[in-house]
Amino acid sequence: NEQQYLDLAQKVLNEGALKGDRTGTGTHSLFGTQMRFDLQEGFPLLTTKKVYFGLIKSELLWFLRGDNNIRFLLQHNNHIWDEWAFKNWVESDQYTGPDMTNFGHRAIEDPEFAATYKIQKDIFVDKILNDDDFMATFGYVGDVYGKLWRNWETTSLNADEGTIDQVSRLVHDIKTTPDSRRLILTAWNAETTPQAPLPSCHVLSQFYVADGKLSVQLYQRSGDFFLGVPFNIASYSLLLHMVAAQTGYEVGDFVHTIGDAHIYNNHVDQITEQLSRPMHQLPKIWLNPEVKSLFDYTMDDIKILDYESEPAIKAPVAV
Ligand code: THF
Repeated sequence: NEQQYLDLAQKVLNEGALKGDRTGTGTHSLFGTQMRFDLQEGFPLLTTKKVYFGLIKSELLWFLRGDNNIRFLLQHNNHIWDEWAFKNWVESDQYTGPDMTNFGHRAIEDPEFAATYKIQKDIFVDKILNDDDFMATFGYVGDVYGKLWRNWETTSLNADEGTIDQVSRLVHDIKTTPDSRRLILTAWNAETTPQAPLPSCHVLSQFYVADGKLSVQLYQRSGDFFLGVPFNIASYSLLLHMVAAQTGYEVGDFVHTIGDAHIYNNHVDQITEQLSRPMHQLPKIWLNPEVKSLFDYTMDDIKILDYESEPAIKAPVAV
């Protein structure tokens, strides 16, 4: 299972085109890749580096709440979305601090700027946590996952519904019409998503039932192979376990299709190190069987068991 991740990483390095990108970092990039994880063989949390499962749990619970304001993540000490909300603030009229143009790139290139950036980021995080008006103005990350999954705003065509809860519909449809070929969760609204600070990477997923097992395939338009993809694999595998538990199926496969699969130039040393490491046995997942709705899981209702891994590897996040 994990071998597929390592093989594909090697292939992106060997065969990937050298491609510029929005962040100015440069990447090795391959278009149209696929991995398949049989969740019966263990939970695919990578073992060749330590992956912080707590961050994956809190991010998924945040999506399932229908939340697209980062306050909840910050309350769980999860900072993986900070940069995108921070952008809202520093590009607004209300921001009066030092110039933060192109902050992601400059924080990597220039240590002096990195210190200035960190001060502003800490101020931002503190205000999101403690100032309700500030949180309501700058904490949102736009029409992406949480919002689109649970509160898709309808047009006048079906105004009676107000908003659409795709996840509740999905659970209902899996229970009532498991053979359906329309078990779809979409996170791309052509009208609003392109304006989000980071338009959804996990554009679409499709669920599938056969032989008493529930599977899911994700189409991801863009995958940051070293930092993001290990999170994405674990996140959709966790979602599949949770939906399967709530619909009465065993777990099947997580099929992970990526459009632009890329390794940033400043992650090459790190992934090369990872590729030289031994694998450990995959861990297992435990979900509290008392939980009766997909929306009632808390952090303590989800646990990873027997996770053994090589140490974490640090790498800069491209913004
Ligand atoms: N931005 C980039 N450049 N890559 C992404 O994969 C990505 N995401 C989400 C939003 N923006 C993105 C958030 N997902 C990390 C992991 C997942 C992310 C964002 C960042 C990360 O830095 N992980 C570190 C640990 C971080 C920590 O300890 O706080 C790691 O070592 O794994 C697309 O999903």
